Amino acid sequence: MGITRRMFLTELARRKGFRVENELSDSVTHIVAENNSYLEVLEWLKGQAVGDSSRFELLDISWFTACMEARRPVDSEMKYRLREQCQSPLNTPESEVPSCIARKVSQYSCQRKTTLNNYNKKFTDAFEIMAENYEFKENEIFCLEFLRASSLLKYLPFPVTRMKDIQGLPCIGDQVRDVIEEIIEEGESSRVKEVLNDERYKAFKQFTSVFGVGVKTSEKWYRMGLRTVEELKADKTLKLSKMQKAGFFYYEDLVSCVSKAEADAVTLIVKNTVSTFLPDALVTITGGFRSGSILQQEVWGKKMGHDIDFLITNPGPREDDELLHKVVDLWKKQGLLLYCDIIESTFVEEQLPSRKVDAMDNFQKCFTILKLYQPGVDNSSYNTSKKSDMAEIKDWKAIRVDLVITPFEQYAYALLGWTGSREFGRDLRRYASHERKMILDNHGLYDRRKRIFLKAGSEEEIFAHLGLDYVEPWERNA
Ligand code: DCT
Ligand code: MG
Repeated sequence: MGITRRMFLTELARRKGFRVENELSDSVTHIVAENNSYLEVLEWLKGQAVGDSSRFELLDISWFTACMEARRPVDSEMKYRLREQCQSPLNTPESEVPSCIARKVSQYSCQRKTTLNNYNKKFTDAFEIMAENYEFKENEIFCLEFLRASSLLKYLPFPVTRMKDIQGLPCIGDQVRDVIEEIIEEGESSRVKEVLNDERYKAFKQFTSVFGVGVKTSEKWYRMGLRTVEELKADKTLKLSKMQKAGFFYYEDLVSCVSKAEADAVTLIVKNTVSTFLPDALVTITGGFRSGSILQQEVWGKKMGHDIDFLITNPGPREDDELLHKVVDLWKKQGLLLYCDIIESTFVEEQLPSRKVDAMDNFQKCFTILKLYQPGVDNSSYNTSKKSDMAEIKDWKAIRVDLVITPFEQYAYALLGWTGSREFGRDLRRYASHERKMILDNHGLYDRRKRIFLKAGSEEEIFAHLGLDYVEPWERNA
């Protein structure tokens, strides 16, 4: 392999505690090759003054990447070994065997383990801008093409540096390939640059950053000639929903990300309040704060989010439809509730899971904005009250919090759905229906062949029902 790539992989392995030698010596046990046939490696070995070459394991680079993923040396099974029959029949440069990684990579992100350790950020950032632009244009197919490619490149255990690196990989359409090629050759993509400078994209990006504003509303405002959030705020003729009004009112707070410390503080509030009404209730943080769990010593965890999502369930036989109302009423009394919209459950027993990949679930839920008091508040943020000219220090921050109530027997499904990532969830549902003839949603899993609902008490059981290897929450950052 090329020098840069070899240096990178060597570094990676050493960071994970592997010993990598630059020269062949007595201490070497495994030899890893990429794009070289078994015979080529043997040929090279003969040239090295070593005695019995059979003591080395001759392995494909796919063994190495499997080791990196497992963080330990995995068994050098047959599939990783370089063998005579593994060679490409034609030995021209064009037909070089695509690296075995390519043949192993699944098109479904639920069959891949994706941590936040992204080696291809410059590509995935570009794809996400392209995807967002297509989302604004309501072109779902192209949007998904870029999102899938982004997920795939987040998974790759090495940075893509040449077109050959993506040879044979799934989820790489023509548009994606063009963007990759340009970034490799020019360092940036002219198409992405065009999008970033596009008037419509820029306006939609601003509009949709407001809580309660989606693509449809943005379209309407764009057609009215509006372009920025400032213009929206200044326009008193706009008809705003209650949600959008709150979105504008707390705009600055809501666009600044939620930190891990803030999430911890809110978790405490939610748990305390819920337990005053239902002492046995289980309150679990989900969304990005669960899938971004901090990995052992390595701090790869996502420490920022746009909202905080909680699942609440009561393990007892009794469900309490009033719990959510009681919780928000108490917050209202305590002056902590800045906004709240409760949506009652629309779940119907025995109804088949939704086939729509992006459908909302039917749980009782509540979208809120909470007032979080901050002890070590930054003194530079002043809030001038109109009545007096005294500038008072704003010692709180508005935070978006979602509460979802789930019946205990649906808890595992709800947890899986709400942990995300969105792309991971989408692929789980796609995998269930395309590969298993099952329908999965946040309430349950239905086996269409057996015509039964499959019960699960944990996420592990759901993966097992689907015949998938378990993927930890922090490996679902597809
Ligand atoms: N989800 C769902 N049904 C919904 C909304 C969300 O199943 N009606 C799932 C998809 C991802 C997960 O819940 C969390 O959603 P978000 O809060 O939008 O994403 P996140 O990963 O928490 O990221 P962030 O909140 O930081 O943007
Ligand atoms: Mg979230």
